[in-house]
Amino acid sequence: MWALKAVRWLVIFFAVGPSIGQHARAPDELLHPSVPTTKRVQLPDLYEASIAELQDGLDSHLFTSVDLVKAYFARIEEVNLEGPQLRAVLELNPSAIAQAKALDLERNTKGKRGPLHGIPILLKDNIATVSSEGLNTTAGSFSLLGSVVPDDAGVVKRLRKAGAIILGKANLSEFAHFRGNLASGWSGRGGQCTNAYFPHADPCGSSSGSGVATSIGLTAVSLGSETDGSITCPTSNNNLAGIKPTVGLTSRAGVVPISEHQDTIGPMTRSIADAAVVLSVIAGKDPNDNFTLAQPSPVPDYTKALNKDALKGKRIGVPRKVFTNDTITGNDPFVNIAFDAALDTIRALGATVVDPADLPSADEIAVSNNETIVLDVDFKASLLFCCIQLNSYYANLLENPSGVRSLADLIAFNDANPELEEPPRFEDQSELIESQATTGMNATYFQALAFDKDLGATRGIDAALKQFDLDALILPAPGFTTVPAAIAGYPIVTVPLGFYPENITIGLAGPETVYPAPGVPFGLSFLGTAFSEFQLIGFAFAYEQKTKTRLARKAFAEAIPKTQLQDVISSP
Ligand SMILES: *[C@@H]1O[C@H](CO)[C@@H](O)[C@H](O)[C@H]1NC(C)=O
Ligand SMILES: *[C@@H]1O[C@H](CO)[C@@H](O)[C@H](O)[C@H]1NC(C)=O
Ligand SMILES: *[C@@H]1O[C@H](CO)[C@@H](O)[C@H](O)[C@H]1NC(C)=O
Ligand SMILES: *[C@@H]1O[C@H](CO)[C@@H](O)[C@H](O)[C@H]1NC(C)=O
Ligand SMILES: *[C@@H]1O[C@H](CO)[C@@H](O)[C@H](O)[C@H]1NC(C)=O
Ligand SMILES: *[C@@H]1O[C@H](CO)[C@@H](O)[C@H](O)[C@H]1NC(C)=O
Ligand SMILES: CC(=O)N[C@H]1CO[C@H](CO)[C@@H](O)[C@@H]1O
Repeated sequence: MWALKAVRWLVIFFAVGPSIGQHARAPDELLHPSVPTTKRVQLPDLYEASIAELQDGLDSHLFTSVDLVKAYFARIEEVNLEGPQLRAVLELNPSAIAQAKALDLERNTKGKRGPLHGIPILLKDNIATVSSEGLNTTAGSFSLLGSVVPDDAGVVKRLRKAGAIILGKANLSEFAHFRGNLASGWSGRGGQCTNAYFPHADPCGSSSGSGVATSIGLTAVSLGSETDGSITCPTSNNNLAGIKPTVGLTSRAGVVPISEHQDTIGPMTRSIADAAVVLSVIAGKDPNDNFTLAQPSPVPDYTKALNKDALKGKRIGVPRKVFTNDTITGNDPFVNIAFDAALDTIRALGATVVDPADLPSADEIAVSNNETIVLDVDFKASLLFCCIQLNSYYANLLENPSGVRSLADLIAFNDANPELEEPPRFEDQSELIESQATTGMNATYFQALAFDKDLGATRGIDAALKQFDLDALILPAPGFTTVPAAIAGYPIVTVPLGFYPENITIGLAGPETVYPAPGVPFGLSFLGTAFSEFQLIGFAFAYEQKTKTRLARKAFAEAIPKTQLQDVISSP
């Protein structure tokens, strides 16, 4: 969930890219036996299939949820450890076929529960699922392998109730990138996850596997989590639509924590329409996470926000300093050209663009270290004794075969098992050590927390919205553009903006990953105040539908799985 601490390697080299931009084969067709007419019907191409298309096919008995699970499993097998070895998926749910069978039967006998009935979803590996199902919950760490969690995560309870099928667990930056200066997408258990748009490109993180798997249709949809950038950045790098909800809209109960003040769980999908469906299901109050009790109720039906005219008459501001001051990963001239073109599109869609509309606190945020103070203390507290009803994660485990029961144990476990957790070039655990050295919630901590609220919200996002009379803010997604919303606990909705060109100079992102690189996507983020998801979804949808950037470019040929529904559907 803490995306951006990885050191970008400064070595630059040129490389000749492989042939990219090849398209998946045409959608498969079949004459379905149960359709009474002789009409030829098309099966959806799983590279892109939307929830609505999958529901149409399921309702028309063109295929079943069992077929869907089999097809996604086969697609994962093609590219996860074989072929391009994307390492996006950690575990497949041994109970998924049985769950799908039961949900197929229910659909046929009682009808469907709602839009997620029978739809497979991949979860980031920090989101707990009951151990009896057969999946582990480990945040990518061997210290949690075989651990028995007390219950499903709050969001998982909602998904199951809505009839979703838990497909498996996605690789991630270990501990949601709260371990040390490690490359994004690397975990001890999963190894280095890489992007599907260029061989070995940075998937960003920490919801790396959720991003890569969704980008090429290894699952229908996925969940990620964000503390600062961890949904937004992999959404950006993997050509997706993603929603980082307001802290307190979605429950964090049962999610391996970093910070009660910044963690949030959200959808990563191929379209804003799909993201709206998933958010409508996972949002809501949960007695096990008291931050959720402050949200307005009832939870809106976010699909009602999908209006192509949503930007008409709105005022959208550009907080330029947030990205022009970011000289490490942001303020990329190529991204800025695409961003300025996006502003023209926003104007063409009937909005007024206020540019610049800087956050009064922008210069202070750029040099503030308050966030690190808060996260270092929160991580240890949440992991150990806990502060909110989220409770101590390790202490609450019913069993943990590794014996790790505390942050100190975890640090010792990593050092004692270097072959598992500290292979060459992935040794660092300085973040864990820094957090362990904190002494609790003292005056310095509470002051930093108050500064963050003031910098991010009061004199930040809320001040800019008020001063310039805005409906939302808009920013390029790469770089440190997530910080103001992270420290404020405010939402971000991200959609595809563009792709790096063929002749971009390739840079190194980690020991085994490159960035930027030809064809690697980047996104556009809409920001607003607390619980403004409904409006932001509308704005992002209007932009997405006007531009349809996602399909302007596809993954590199080897990273596009070939299995389609027709390959798994049992003979009529
Ligand atoms: C969960 O971990 C155990 C090892 O503790 C392993 O036997 C099992 O296969 C894992 N589950 C999955 C779905 O990989
Ligand atoms: C959650 O509960 C804790 C402990 O009872 C309390 O200190 C905190 O203010 C509550 N937070 C919210 C957002 O209700
Ligand atoms: C950020 O950029 C502005 C110019 O846009 C400059 O005045 C300011 O000093 C910069 N702040 C930092 C912290 O670099
Ligand atoms: C926290 O933010 C305030 C307000 O900008 C600033 O004065 C202070 O130096 C910051 N503290 C740290 C540790 O960066
Ligand atoms: C609070 O604890 C931190 C270490 O976690 C320490 O650096 C700081 O000085 C302490 N502040 C106060 C006011 O004691
Ligand atoms: C890349 O190609 C574009 C035109 O296709 C050209 O304008 C640009 O200068 C080139 N950049 C480099 C670094 O060669
Ligand atoms: C589903 C899957 O392919 N999981 C693999 C993820 O990567 C680890 C490490 O290589 C393998 O052990 C898993 O089988």
